[in-house]
Amino acid sequence: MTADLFDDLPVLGPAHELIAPGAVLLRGFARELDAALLQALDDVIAQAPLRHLVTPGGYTMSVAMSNCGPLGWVSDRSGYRYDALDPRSGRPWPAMPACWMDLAVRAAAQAGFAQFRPDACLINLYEPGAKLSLHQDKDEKDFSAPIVSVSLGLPAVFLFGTSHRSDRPRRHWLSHGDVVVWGGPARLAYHGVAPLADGEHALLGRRRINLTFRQAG
Ligand code: MD3
Ligand code: FE
Repeated sequence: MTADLFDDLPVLGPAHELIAPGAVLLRGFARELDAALLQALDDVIAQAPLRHLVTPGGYTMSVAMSNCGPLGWVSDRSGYRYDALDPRSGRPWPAMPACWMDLAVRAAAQAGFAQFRPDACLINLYEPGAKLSLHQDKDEKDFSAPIVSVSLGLPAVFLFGTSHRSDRPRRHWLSHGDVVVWGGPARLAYHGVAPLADGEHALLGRRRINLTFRQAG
């Protein structure tokens, strides 16, 4: 169902769904690549294991995270930041797999961001009950670059608000293979993920993986 609010916006084609101005959902865009994407994931997390980060406020996140690419997003008692080194190993983050980079660049181009070249990919692992509270992504240098997200495994309820934290967020399902490009007016919207419902996915079992590609530096 499409809200009449969006009826006067440009038609984007059958594969595109506009979640909100600037937020383009490419449903199933990554689906046929799933096996290759997950093979590469195993390589990345063998080098930089998924781990539960601590927030500046001292809470341990329910989502487990890792990164690949030149920069990685980290959180600890001193704050949030992008760092070229994995604080766990002291070594650079693993290289971004070519098939991941290619997917992110193609998705961004489809949504109108032909210049997008991510230098960071944050990997989020959700197990049943894991959630991500409403937040903005504002640790990146240039908000004119979009963020590209790829959902794999169990479906999740994604919460999408506005740039005002107190506005009640709308709910959207994100399923295996869905790719979303978050740019323009959507870039600084508050967003989060509701606690993951238990289930069984053919490739990922009781897990959801989300990849977010960023131009951070
Ligand atoms: C909208 N991840 O890693 S992906 C995150 O499913 C994050 O793991 C969620 O929020 C997840 O920061 C949501 C969708 C997403 C990612 C980044 C955004 C939506 C966004 C940045 C700005 C606006
Ligand atoms: Fe986010």
